[in-house]
Amino acid sequence: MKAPENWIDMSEHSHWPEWVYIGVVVALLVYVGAEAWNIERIVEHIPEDAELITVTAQQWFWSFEHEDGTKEIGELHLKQGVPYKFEITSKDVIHSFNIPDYLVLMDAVPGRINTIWFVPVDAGEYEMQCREYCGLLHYNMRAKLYVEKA
Ligand SMILES: [Cu+2]
Repeated sequence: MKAPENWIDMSEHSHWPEWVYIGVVVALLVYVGAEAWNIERIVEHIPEDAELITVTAQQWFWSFEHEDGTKEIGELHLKQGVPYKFEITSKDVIHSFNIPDYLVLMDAVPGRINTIWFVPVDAGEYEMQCREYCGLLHYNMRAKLYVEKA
């Protein structure tokens, strides 16, 4: 069968602009993917010397346990400039552990330990709160963070 006469015969044309275009798009995708992967790797990497804080949520308060066994309820004392690793869980329903000023936010789920880490760089007093509606007194499920000057 013969091709209709108004068809353009592309076989004689050079395709280099298309290949340049494809090359640029592929290079951009690879670059963006690699950057995203690298940032994720940096953010997720917990420093070896991070101190462990066990965070337990329950209706309607927070309890904290330091590595040395010290326990605190409704407040937490940390040292400025020290990296901390939080292991977060819940005794009843799903809560969410949040320190707005330090951009810390992690779900507290019964039967599961979720991990997050951060370094409190500035000394002072900060609010901690529950960010997942967890029942009647959810609004009051707050705790105080004290970052002590190094
Ligand atoms: Cu809660």
